[in-house]
Amino acid sequence: MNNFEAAWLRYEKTKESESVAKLSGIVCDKKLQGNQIVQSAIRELQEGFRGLFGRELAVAESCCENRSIILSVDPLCPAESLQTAEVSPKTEPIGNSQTKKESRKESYRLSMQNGNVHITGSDANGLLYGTFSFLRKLTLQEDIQNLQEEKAPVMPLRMLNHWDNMDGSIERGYSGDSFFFVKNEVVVDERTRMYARLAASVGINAVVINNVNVKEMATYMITEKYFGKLDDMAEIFGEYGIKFYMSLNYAAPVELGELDTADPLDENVSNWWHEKMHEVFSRIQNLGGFLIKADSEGRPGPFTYGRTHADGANMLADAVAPYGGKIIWRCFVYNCKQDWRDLKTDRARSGYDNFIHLDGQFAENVILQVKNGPMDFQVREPVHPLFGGMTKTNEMLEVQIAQEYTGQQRHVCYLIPMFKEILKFKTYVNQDADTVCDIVSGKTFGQTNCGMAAVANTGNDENWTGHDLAAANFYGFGRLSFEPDLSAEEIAKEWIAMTFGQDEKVMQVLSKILMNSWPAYENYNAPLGIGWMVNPSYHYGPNVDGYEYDRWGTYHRADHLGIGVDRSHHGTGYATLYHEENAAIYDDPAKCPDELLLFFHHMPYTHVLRSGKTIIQHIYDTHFKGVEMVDEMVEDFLTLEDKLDAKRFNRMKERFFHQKEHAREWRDQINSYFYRKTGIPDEKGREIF
Ligand code: GCV
Repeated sequence: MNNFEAAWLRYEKTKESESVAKLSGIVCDKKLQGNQIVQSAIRELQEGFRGLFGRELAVAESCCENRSIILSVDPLCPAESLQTAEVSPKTEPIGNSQTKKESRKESYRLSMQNGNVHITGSDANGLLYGTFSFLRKLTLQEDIQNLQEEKAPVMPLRMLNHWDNMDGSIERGYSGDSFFFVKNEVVVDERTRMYARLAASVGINAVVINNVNVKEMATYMITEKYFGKLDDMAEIFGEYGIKFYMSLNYAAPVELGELDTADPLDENVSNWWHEKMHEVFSRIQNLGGFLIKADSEGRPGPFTYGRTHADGANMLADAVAPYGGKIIWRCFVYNCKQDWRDLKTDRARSGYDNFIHLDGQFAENVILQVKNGPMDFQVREPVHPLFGGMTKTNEMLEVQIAQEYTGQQRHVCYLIPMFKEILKFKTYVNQDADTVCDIVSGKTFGQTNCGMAAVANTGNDENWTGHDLAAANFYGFGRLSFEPDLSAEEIAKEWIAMTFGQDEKVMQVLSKILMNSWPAYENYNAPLGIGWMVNPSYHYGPNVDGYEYDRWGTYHRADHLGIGVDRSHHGTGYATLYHEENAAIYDDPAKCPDELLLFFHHMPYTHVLRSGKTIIQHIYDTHFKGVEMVDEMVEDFLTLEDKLDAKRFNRMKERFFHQKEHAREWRDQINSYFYRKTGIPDEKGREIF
């Protein structure tokens, strides 16, 4: 018996339509059958038919009388319309401009011809994604009689970043321990394959298996001790079209005791990495490259040697280039030893200030990975100004589906609506094709080394994600990065149907809960974009001053008259880092959107928001409202008792009851704090302590 569930790949028994019932087997030519990814597609079809319809599909090399599912690869398969738009004429393409050719990668076409289902991929990955799409349609009981679908993934890289440590713990892990590592050993088992299936089924094509904080034994992942097992794991990923990545310790040459410097401009260092990469890439076949956190939160980096991040990244990029490797370099670089009395230093500026002057200096196989906002995955932040700030550098968007600051997978918080807002944000870097989505999909500047990464939310819990509803974020992240035009609600509904079946009531209740969950969480959390009112270090639960007198650059600056950080041109100037159109809005409290007002400005509690409410009344109202929303969610959820299996119902019920209590704790602590600070009572006379 496996100790894991099948999440959205349950393939539970369902009705077979007439056209599906006629499909008796799979046809796939011999050469293609030799491809491991195609073998995965075949196995998946067989597994799907076994579960959904209780029957076996045989595999043949050529067509016979019977109707079949015909698998093929045709590099020209996607229609012209599916290719990435031409490079915008107003902007210079980054690197070589092979956009048109490259953009066909990983695409698929589904069609029904003479009763046969054709699944055609532009390559093996495309074929696998087409297979999963077809199986999704069968699971959702869609009519396939006129099957016709063509899709090309919008983001070239669709990546998960695991923060798993070699000792088996997971940094910011809320669903058990690692299934990649136990007690400093690499684990490869049936769960590895199930994970790869889940990831590939939503279009993930790259996975970083270990924490960006590479310490102790993790530094040894690039040594003989681990190559065998890592290669085994990478091979399984490869069978599902997923490139294998690892996080790297920038100071590995020193920490492995082989050199006394990691200076990127030292020839010995460069030679060491060249030799090391030769060794690693020859031992781990399906290796895509490395993710690096340097000069950040105590991790080593080029600053130690007076060098820039371009020096550091390019030195590594050169070493991996012969193997087609990529270096993904994080921009989460800031001073984490700030004095809270220092009003000038602004953590929000730091990513921008550390990187903007390096624009154009990075090698073609370097991608800068930028968090969605300038701080750190708060419930509400503005979009990071490096998007649209840089015009000559490959960029990738980093989001976090591990809900570090959004309820830690004990509260439900469906994050896809937030990610949609981020992707749609207009940067004004040029006249058209200037949204974050355009930039990280390669549309704006014509590059292919770009995409989206999410800090993963899985662990060895039976259901993978702790809260059953947190799996919607895993599913949703993959689907969104493949197809950003899907609405958050469409994705939610698809996930619900795949996971819980097609019952109308279940669909209506769970989709309403998911769609209300981020707004509810934002309501009872820190107000108006200010963030951070959490217990230090583990980041769970309210603590308004938890980070106020600390070293992390995370302040709300509340006194008895007002609250917020002045990031306007009078203050830290952060608001001016955006292109003029956005800067003009953020810099002016009268134009700044309410939900970000305290992020950008220090305002009196009596200031009237665009909503017509004062800030203090807004704080009270939203906190009462947030709890009401949770109460409604819980009430609605309880009506599903006879619709869901007891195991999953009880698991969720326990978390919902906790959320109900905990949302009250948030409400009461925040409201009481501000009532005590300001002495201004709630207009509606509700209970505040
Ligand atoms: C992996 C935040 C988290 C850290 C995390 C860091 C990062 O600070 O709290 O746990 O470290 O972000 O993204 O590197």
